Amino acid sequence: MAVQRTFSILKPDATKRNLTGAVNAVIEKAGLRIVAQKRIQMTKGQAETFYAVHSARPFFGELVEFMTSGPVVVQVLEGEDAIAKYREAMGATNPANAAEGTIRKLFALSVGENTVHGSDAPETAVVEIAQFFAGNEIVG
Ligand code: 3AN
Repeated sequence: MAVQRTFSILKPDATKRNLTGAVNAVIEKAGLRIVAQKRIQMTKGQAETFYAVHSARPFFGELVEFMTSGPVVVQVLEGEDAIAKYREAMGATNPANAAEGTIRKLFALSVGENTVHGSDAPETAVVEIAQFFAGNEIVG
């Protein structure tokens, strides 16, 4: 498997509890390299664009509200098979179903406040990275 890039967000529940370093330690231990990172306050428009695929879901309003409720850390992660590797390190969407040692098992509060986002496919990774990073901000 070739070296890939994936897009990651440390969500407001993570920044609120000062967990940026703790989550990053799990990311790096999983063999992923943080090749871009910035802390931002997401706007409502950015969150709606980012989660457009979920716009018809009943939790969409709640999701946008949560993602704009405090700072987030957006990242680009690089590594062999990075998309699947990060999904594995994150654990299941619902922390109650997340495997031991995963980020969501260790830190997530609920299915909504679940600490991290990671791209689910190569095509979405490209779109998500481009929404938040210029090419010259990513240094591999
Ligand atoms: P994942 O983030 O694991 O790819 P998705 O794509 O099914 O999960 O959901 C996107 C985001 O929407 C999740 N990270 C979570 O924060 C939120 N979400 C999913 N299901 C629910 C739900 N039932 N209630 C509230 N928020 C949800």
